[in-house]
Amino acid sequence: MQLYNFFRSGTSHRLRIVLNLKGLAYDYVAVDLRTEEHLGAAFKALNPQGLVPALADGDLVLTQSPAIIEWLEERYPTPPLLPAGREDRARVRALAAVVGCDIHPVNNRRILEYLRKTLGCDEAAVNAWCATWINAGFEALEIMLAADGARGAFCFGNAPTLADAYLVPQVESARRFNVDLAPFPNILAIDSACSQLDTFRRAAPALQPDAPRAGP
Ligand SMILES: N[C@@H](CCC(=O)N[C@@H](CS)C(=O)NCC(=O)O)C(=O)O
Repeated sequence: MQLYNFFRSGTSHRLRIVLNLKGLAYDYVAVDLRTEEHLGAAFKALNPQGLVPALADGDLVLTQSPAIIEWLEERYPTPPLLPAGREDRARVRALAAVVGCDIHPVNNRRILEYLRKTLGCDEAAVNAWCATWINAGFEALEIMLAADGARGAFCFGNAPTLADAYLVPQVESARRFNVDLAPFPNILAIDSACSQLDTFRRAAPALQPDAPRAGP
């Protein structure tokens, strides 16, 4: 499999986590969002939306991280990243959707570029925009997580589910936008539990081949 992705992209990060949790090897194909490689004809032939990630498996090219993750779950069911119970699965999907549907999309690069270039916002306004939607989502997530009396170290139970694969990249992005995470102790504890796992560590943006290397 080839994963077309970018080290700092949250949707790419979530897919790397899922591939690692599933124990699946892949070739890393970097698509540089800084040079707008994702908007060029070569990448748009894979994804007409011009958004990373895309996953190629032979002739099959998959786009949209939620669809790719569900495909991986069906194609490689072990280990499962959704719980056995139908209502529990709905809960995990809802936690993931807070990030995937309601936080990430409004803070995407193209939205921020529109704020900057079309609406003339400065960096302080852009950061305030991002912090607003991250805080709104995290406040709700924190309540949802605290209300689950059976919750272990992760978003659901005692093993990572796809909700953790969505949450950890969003925490990474919150840190990049200097969002104060102190009001979100459950989210911080889950992020810390995930950071102990090699599967999550190997997916981190800083460790990817296209990430800038620290100077000597
Ligand atoms: N719903 C899509 C969103 C993908 C997406 O927004 N990717 C971002 C990186 S995290 C991107 O390619 N942004 C390019 C841009 O905004 O110009 C998915 O989950 O795959």
